[in-house]
Amino acid sequence: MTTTAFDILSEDLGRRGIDVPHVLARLKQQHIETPSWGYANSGTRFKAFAWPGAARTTREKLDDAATVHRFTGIAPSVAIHIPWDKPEDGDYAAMGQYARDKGVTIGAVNPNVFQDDAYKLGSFGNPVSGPREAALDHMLECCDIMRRTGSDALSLWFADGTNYAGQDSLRARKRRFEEGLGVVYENLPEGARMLIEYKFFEPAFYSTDIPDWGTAYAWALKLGEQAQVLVDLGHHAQGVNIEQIVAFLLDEGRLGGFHFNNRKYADDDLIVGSTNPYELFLIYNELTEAAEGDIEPARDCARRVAYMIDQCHNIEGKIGAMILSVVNCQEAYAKSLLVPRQDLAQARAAGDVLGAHELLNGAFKTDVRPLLARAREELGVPVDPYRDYVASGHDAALAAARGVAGGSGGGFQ
Ligand code: PSV
Ligand code: MN
Repeated sequence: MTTTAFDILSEDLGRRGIDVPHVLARLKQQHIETPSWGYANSGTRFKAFAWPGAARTTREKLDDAATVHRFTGIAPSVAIHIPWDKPEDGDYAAMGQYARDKGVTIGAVNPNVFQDDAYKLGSFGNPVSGPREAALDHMLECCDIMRRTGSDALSLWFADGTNYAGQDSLRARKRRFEEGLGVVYENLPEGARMLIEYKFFEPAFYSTDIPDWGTAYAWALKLGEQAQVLVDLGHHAQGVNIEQIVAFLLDEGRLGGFHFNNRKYADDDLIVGSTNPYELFLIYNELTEAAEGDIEPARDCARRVAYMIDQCHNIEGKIGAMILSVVNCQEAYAKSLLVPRQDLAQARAAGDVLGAHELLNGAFKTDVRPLLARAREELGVPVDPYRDYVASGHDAALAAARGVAGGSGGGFQ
């Protein structure tokens, strides 16, 4: 019998005290949600380059998400953005059914309270009551859409803020926000969660109403157990230790989900794991330590986290980029499962600074490709999803069938 790369890795991991069948089982349970808007053309404020074959309609976005799931086996749900994904006939139940027929489900519903002219001065933070009410109506409509599509997460991000000191009362904006969020929270579908996303700047430049995780966390605490914080990896200043935020929120039972992407300078929305795979590993390390441990509420919280991608692919094909994003998350997760937790705990307790550091890095430096290949074989998907996707000619077929769509961003207004 020939010795395979998987055999060699298994033996090495066994020596390190890693339970390989358990790791494989966990890898097969992993779920990553992809965003409908990541399949459409998108761009910067300078230019949106059209990609031939990019999705033009919500159904095409769902088709593309299903393709990503078919090639990876671990991307079974799609987040939607309303109104970008509003069905022409208004039939959300049919949209949910269409997704299921294609092999995926509808995940988080993202209300959009930033693209209409009425929101120039904000949505829930607006000093004028009309736009605040419009935002609230839209949020309640999204709660209804959740009921119709079977979604269990309302994912909230607000562009609200001010551009000039003195433009509005910062405390009054805070109170208006608390009022709006409170009403939405009371109207969440049974058992559903509200995920509150923060971002430190953009599009507002002087103040942002939910600038950081502390603000989102404080409001989640006020609202109730079903309100949690959503961490978008692109929404922090340079150098912020995101894994520490993750650890804190897990320990408090208030980490609701992620918007995975990667950044170099600002909210770049690059393929997750493309710029800083070490950071992604360290984030997964916190999640895995909590999920595989026995400390509550962190364990329960870690097991309920919604792992979502939020990316825009400006100069590259959408489906290939999404496949790479999913497999990058898979790789980071696999490495986090290889951290020898007991040895690490001993090294930490002994004050062995570099010993602990090396144990963690040993997992990061492990070539997990044979492990991923085995997990993928068992999932019944290609061993190299990206390579097989490129070889499939699917992009060219879509380009021929769909042509070049105009428009940009998540929707085609
Ligand atoms: C805002 O930058 C954000 O991260 C929010 O999650 C939005 O819903 C998404 O991007 C798409 O605009
Ligand atoms: Mn986001």
